[in-house]
Amino acid sequence: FTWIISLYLYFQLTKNDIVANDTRVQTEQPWHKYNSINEPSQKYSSKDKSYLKKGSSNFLNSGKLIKKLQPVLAPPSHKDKVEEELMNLGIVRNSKDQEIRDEGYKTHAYNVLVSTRLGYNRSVPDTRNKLCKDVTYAKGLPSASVIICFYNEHMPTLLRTIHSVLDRTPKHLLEEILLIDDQSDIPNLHEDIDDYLKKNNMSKVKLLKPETREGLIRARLFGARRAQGKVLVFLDSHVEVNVAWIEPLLSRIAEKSSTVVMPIIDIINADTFAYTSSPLVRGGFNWGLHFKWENLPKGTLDKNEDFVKPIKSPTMAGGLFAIDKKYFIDMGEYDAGMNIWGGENLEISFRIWMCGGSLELIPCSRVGHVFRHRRPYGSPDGKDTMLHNSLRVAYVWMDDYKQYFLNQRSDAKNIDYGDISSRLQLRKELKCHDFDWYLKNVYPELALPTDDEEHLKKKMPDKFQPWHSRKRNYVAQYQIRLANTSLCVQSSKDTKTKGSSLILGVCAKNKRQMWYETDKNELVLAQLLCLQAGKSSPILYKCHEMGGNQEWKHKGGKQTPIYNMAAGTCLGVSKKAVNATLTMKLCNDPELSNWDLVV
Ligand code: LR7
Ligand code: MN
Repeated sequence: FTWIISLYLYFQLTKNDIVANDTRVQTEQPWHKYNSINEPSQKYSSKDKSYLKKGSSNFLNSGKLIKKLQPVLAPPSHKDKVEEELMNLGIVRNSKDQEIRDEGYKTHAYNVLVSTRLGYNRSVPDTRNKLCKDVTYAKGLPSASVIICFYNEHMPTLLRTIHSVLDRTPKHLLEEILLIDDQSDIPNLHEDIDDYLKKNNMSKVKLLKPETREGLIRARLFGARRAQGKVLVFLDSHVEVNVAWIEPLLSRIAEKSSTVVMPIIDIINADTFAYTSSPLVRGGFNWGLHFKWENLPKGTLDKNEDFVKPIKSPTMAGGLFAIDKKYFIDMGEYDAGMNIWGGENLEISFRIWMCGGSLELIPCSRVGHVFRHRRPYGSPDGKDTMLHNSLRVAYVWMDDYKQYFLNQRSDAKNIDYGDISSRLQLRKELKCHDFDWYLKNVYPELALPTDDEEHLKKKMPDKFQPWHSRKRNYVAQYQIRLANTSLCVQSSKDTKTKGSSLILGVCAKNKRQMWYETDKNELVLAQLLCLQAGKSSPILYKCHEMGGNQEWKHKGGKQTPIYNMAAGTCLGVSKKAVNATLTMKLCNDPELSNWDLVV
């Protein structure tokens, strides 16, 4: 419980209780929603509720509720310590912290308070399958140029990306890191990075800057054309590579230069920076030409050794992959007519498969990526570059199948997608298969849209996703009573209205006050909606299962603060009175932010 002590240490610091937590949009990146965690050793995703006395050994799965909440004084595990440290790093101590945090969410869409406090060299859990540790790689692997493009990246996060590569890549395999500053306009960012690299003698890292803002596609081309290594490795600017991440990638390319390989992309939580393992899923797409993750075909992971073998993938997410440099050039690099963001991932995926190469996931290579809830930047002219770029994909690569995309995008009619003649020429020169071949041979699982389906999809998109029916695991049930009172936290409306605020009411055994805690530290009212830290006060919202603003920590029992991982602040109340509104406050006022969990 040292975190509780740390919380109290900050009590004296300030009395300021303004708190904000942006209302953030959920995007299409559905990692967290997969219920088919198919790795046998997912030791970092399960929750160990050691402070709870368990009613029966299998209560997590049986759905039964524990009757008693009693602290058990077991020594904290390594995982507990890591979690506790992250919790401490997120604490908002005063209004200055609050400002930094809010500004960070605006500019970067993640928690810069935590990221800054983490420093440049943290270790991350080794999320590889055990069998990966026994794999040995040939001597004389080709050397790599790691290309990292960035636009307005948060400097400590970028530096941690760079240090993770330097720390976890054998020297002889790393030719250089090319840092491409895509005309960031944060004052002094470029100079500060340059200074840092010079002061620390990081001569392997080359900071370059194109003359204009190019967008990530042309910025990568700019980097690739200057690279000296035999293999190009592309990374986003907010990642952390895991142990022995590069060897399996290089070794596969050394076997066959037309194989393009990707690490498994682990999750760095944008609110807490917790690093967790991702399940093995492959890349697909839908007819709106959005990339999506999907479960592997049945039979892909039958045997133990299947967890270390390359897995074929119809598409790539886009940001993290390795490719032989000569192959990259010979097969047409990227489409330089694409702007800023989007579409290049499907373009290069279709091209690889259709023109004689293959695209694979390498399970023993793992890289964590910060998954944000929204993209914090746009294009300079405000246009939808994803649509522009997707049209180029459709017209160059999809033959008659492009009609399915166009049917979905009535707004695509009058968009000028530029000159595609050189890309059509490339397709001819490379003697590529047609799109029908790709669908039949690489992605037979993709269904063609029917009118029926499209209609339904518009109405209720979620129902079509495999994760929709995940069973929640409840580990406790209680009322949340303000310490030394008989007032309990309840919904201001009923239990099912999204967006309802929370108030204090006289404690009574009714479902408006019945909180269910899940194994993901969510607090679910009447098993319906989740308690979510909002912009200064909490609200009830649909459970999104991404932790962060719906992840609450407490020590159980009586007189406990209830701390929110994303907000860095505690559940509190404006005054001790019936109907008083719940707020998010600094954790420095036991009178108004200590709670008894009443079973
Ligand atoms: O104008 C720009 N110039 C840049 O240099 C805009 C962006 N960038 C940089 C940016 O700083 C970052 O390092 O380009 C990189 C990617 O941009 P993000 O992080 O905003 O993109 P994303 O992670 O949301 O999007 C995914 O899809 C993109 C489609 O164009 C790219 O392919 C990203 O690389 C890709 N990221 C991943 O695949 C990581 C896994 C996420 C998933 C799914
Ligand atoms: Mn990214």
